Amino acid sequence: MKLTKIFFLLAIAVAGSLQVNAQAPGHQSYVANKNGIGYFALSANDKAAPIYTGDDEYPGVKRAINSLMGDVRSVTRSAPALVTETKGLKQIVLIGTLGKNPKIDQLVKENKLNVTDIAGKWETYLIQVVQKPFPGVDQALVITGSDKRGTIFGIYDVSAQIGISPWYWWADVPVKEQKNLYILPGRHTDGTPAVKYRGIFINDEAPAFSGWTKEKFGGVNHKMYEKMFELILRLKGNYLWPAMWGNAFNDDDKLNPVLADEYGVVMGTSHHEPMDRAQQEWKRYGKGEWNYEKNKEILQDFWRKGIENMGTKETIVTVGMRGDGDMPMTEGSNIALLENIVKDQRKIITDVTGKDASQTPQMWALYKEVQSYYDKGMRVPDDVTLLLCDDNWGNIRKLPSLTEKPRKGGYGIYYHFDYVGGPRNYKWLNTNPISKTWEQMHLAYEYNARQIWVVNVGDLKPMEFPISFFLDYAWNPDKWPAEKLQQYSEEWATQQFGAAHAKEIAKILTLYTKYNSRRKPELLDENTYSLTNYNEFTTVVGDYNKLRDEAEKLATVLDSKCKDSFYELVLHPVQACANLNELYFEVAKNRYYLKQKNAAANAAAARVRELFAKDKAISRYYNDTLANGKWSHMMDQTHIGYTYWQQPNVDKMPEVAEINPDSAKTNQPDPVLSTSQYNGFIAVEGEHYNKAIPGQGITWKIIPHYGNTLSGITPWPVTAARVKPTGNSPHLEYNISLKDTDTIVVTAYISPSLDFRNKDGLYYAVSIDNEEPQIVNIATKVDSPEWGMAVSDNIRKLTTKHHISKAGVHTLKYWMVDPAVVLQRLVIDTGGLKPSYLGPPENMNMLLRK
Ligand code: REL
Repeated sequence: MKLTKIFFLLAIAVAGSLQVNAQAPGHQSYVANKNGIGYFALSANDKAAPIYTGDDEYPGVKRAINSLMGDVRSVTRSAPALVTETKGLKQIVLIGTLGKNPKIDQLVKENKLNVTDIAGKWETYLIQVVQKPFPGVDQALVITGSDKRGTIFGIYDVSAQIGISPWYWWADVPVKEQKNLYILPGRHTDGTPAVKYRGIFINDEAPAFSGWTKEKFGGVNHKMYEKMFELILRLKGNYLWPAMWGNAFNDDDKLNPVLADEYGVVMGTSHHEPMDRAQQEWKRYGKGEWNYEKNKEILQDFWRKGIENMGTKETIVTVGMRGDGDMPMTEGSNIALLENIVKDQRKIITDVTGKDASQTPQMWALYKEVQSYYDKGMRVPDDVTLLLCDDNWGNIRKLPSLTEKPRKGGYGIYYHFDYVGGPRNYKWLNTNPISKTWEQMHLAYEYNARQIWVVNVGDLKPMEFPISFFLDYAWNPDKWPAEKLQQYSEEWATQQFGAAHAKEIAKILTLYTKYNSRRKPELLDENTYSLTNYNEFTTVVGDYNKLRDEAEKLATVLDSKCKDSFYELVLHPVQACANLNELYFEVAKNRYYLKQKNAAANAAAARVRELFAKDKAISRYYNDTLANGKWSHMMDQTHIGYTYWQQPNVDKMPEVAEINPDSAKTNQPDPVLSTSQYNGFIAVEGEHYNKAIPGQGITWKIIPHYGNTLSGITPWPVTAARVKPTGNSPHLEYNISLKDTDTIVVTAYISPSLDFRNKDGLYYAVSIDNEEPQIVNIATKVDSPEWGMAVSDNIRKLTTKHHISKAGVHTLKYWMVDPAVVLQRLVIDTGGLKPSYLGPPENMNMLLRK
């Protein structure tokens, strides 16, 4: 047969076959449920292809093979057999790591399998159908990896492709059954991960996660961790900081570290727990003070034990030292002392491992005050990864300079989806839009922080969606430009719930995280949104309730098998937070009406009680009824009644009061509460410019769905140098029509990004017409009152004043000065602007738009 004919037939075969829908985000499906030319029958006609692996294959690979066997059985009801011989078999699945599986190595040697782009790489896999691999064998499906995790990821890639979500256990995502599964011919690989270590930190785990593990597993032990290791690997992550609130991974259950290593998960201890020992271990076994000057020998012994326990298990060792219990060191602590501590710690590593310290991966976290030691000149050896940190609120504090000489250990990022600390804990629901994570981690990537990405995920649930995104993005940031974030959400929704409603579900994921990020639920109260201006509170609550209605409606049309997973991943956060917003709305109404002596206050008070009870009922459902009580305690987190940064012990209903209807002046709702005013200001979303002026290698990039209202717009690329705003340098133009001559105030709503280059700030500029641009610094100093306000409000509202000498149409120019400044909207006070949280609704004269 001519080659062209073969290709033609192949094309027909591919087009004619039905591909399985549930592929992972960003992956082309290579699984079909109908046969075609060159296809490999993984499971067909109630028979699954047998699996062969080498005897001395890694135990972690064998565990993953075991998972795959279970996965094929769950999908097709036929379990593959594990064989030790290929003789007499027509079809075989060959799974193994290069150099560990003699059959795969033979195929490589005989040029039947090309692994030149795989071999020697980090965590790189290849899935390929090989025709006539051995005499008498018709076909082999090869799943191979450059190293242990490469193979494991290849195996879990197949699992995902046949329809097993990584979240099948942790979020009860149902398996979509298929009669037959065929693997398409061709080479299937996802390249080498861009970020070397990609992981999560289980933190702040009381009361929810700890209550759950206690009830379901008898503690934070290996039975629970086995589920977590598997999840991390299915998500193609490789790194974990274990729970440490009262827990000590290595000490609580001796099987924890052994199994982590066997599964293939690289362990570490959190940023402030040096030498692979948990803070709890010091509490249990430490003698004397946690003070190197006063207690050096004891501390050294304590740390030596950590490295001895570590043995050869894959670990990134935390070095350095903070004060006891994640606190800054005492006043007198100095750089020389800290450098000495690291030196001594490395000596212990060398002594115990018998290898130069540089052979053991280490990281030094520049968390909180530790960054200032670095800034003042403290240095650690070049092979130690510098773990740069965010401000605990998702804004990265420092990135390497682009001109810095590369370090052997490179740089990493410690990021937060959850936090315990000021200005307030946020640990109840997911408040992390992927657009924000994207914007900050894209910066990290572009500025070469690529060695470690680890994110604090609190109790793990309900952070499923942002965890997936964080790890997928770490694997290949180039695959996910800003324009494809919605596609990511849709593909993620497809993987969990099928394609039919993926678009609607993605919209809900995008909007609920946007709404939740405007202000963390723990910071919300009756004063957050304006009750009387721009219909703000009514609109916020209305939008949220509309989203809840949409989610509830979807719940009724989705396959009933998705009931629990949909609740966990979509419906619950929407219901819970819509309810909370409405609760504070009614509190605000109650207070407002009380002042008016309006008996409508009473209905509001009654509604507050109802909504408070509903909040409890929602958590109860999650804990007790959902998935037959599988997630008991997971929603134990208190979230109402905060009075300062730390959580209240129990939820406390906001105070409401009633008035005697007989003494009330009226009982009618106040019409003021449903009046929108559109005068005295001009509001425009950043992306609705009339003209975008590029230049000097800069363009303007819209980050869809980013920020508190519509989107963000930012100069591109983020690695650009500072620009002097003048003439035709990059800027955005907005045509504004002004009726009077006067002084106007322009407020730019800017994301609360930090001066990650640690220069003199991050700037933009504004001018009207040909006025000299006024330059404004957006960056706050972490822990300053301005920073507290910026992260609480999730915005910087910065103003400039401009004198207008002529009524008519003017051009407002928003200039780039620094990259990575993200503009969300502009509001111009022309004399009538009223206070509100999000700013007034957009009203810029549409006719003047481009
Ligand atoms: O969020 C953080 O990074 C820190 O607050 C935690 O790592 C810290 O260890 C805390 O949970 C308790 O020690």
